[in-house]
Amino acid sequence: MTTNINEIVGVINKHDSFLIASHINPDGDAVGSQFALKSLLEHKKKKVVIVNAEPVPFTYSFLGKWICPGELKSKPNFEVAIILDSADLKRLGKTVPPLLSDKILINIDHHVSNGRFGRINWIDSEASATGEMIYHLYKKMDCKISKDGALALYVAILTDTGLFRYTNTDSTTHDIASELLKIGIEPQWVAERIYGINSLASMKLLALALSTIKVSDDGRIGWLYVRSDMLKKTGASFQDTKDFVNYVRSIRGLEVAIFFSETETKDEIKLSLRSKGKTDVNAIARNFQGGGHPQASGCRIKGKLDEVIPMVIAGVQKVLR
Ligand SMILES: [Mn+2]
Repeated sequence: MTTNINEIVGVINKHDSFLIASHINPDGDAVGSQFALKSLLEHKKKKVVIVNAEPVPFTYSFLGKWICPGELKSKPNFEVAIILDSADLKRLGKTVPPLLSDKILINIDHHVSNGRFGRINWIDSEASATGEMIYHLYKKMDCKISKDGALALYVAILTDTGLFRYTNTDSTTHDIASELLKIGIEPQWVAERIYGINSLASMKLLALALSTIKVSDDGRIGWLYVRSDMLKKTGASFQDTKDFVNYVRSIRGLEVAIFFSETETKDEIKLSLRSKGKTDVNAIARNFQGGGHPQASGCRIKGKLDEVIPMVIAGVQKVLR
């Protein structure tokens, strides 16, 4: 790990122009780690462009804007591509990977499922967030953290630790947060901006989704789902469902929580899995070419909702036995 961060510092020092990208359905860590890295590279007088398949979600729009491939007039000119928080290149969507061919690829990520697709791979599954790794890169490169950089780092760590609640939270996480607060981050403002604002449409969708909650007979597995017609009926978007799995997760006695959702892709169901106990949901997601972390993972499965749900629940029941 240490070798790889040194190699990355070497590549950054040697080159002048960079493209940063991350995964589709961008979360706080994807957005925050990208803007934090952009600040760091710009501080080092590098040319930087962030390109992603989808625009910055409204929730994180206060961090800035990036470019979508559709807005590019020509192929961006750069020497090094740095991919953040993405276990494989498929996670970037369809439009970004074609821009990266024949470039130096650096892969920085904390997912245990990472496929090591880069020329240099710095994977630290102990890091609470990819943003935490970018923080360490700031330190390694002896770079002062600007207020913008601090805000981006704080958003990455706050969201990927579920507001400092998940098992990836430790004293390092809090030490870093403390340093960022000293730079001028106001935790109350950030938490309110990210978690305290919901659209009416998303609340209506939540109500529909909550009405689908089911729990297995032994009380160990709980799940809920969203169908496309619920999105249509409420005017909510897929982005609005990102925290739905946590409502099931909070049910007393539960060990595994699953959120099923129909997608834009017909005949494909998206799953978010959460574990509260010892069950490794990353191992479950891997059976379906997905992955993530032992306690939080995702995957996509071909099929219809009413076929996929019983199939997955039966599979998880086997794992729990
Ligand atoms: Mn992450």
